[in-house]
Amino acid sequence: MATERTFSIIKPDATERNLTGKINAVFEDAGLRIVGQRRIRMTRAQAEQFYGEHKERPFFGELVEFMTSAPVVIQVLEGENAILKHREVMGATNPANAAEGTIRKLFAKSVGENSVHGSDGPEAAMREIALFFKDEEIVG
Ligand code: FUP
Repeated sequence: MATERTFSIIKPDATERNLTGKINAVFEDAGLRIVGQRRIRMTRAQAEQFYGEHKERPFFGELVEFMTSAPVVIQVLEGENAILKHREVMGATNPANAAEGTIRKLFAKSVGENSVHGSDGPEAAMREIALFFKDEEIVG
């Protein structure tokens, strides 16, 4: 198994409820190291670009509104099999389907306001990290 990096977002519904530390504890307990982290207010242009693959979906407008509604914490997580491990601790997109103990089961409010984002594969991870981080901001 190889050491991987993945891109993570702690979303507005979670930052608003002061859940950043609790969510980071889940990541660290799972063996994911936070090697880059920044709190930002995402711009509309950033959100539209980030979720570009969903632009024809009916929820796209709401998704962009939500992601720009309050600060988010963007992160690079590193570890063995980090992409899959991160997806596992996040849980299913819809909290109603998320397994017990996952972040979305514990904290998500709805399928839209679902507390966290994680890259769904190696290509997405590379693309998403490059959108938000310079190489020198990632210290492994
Ligand atoms: P995930 O990879 O788990 O973040 O899920 P998707 O890429 O399928 O969806 C990205 C985001 O779109 C979700 F986090 C929330 C939003 N979404 C909705 O608002 N409604 C839906 O039915 C599906 C996704």
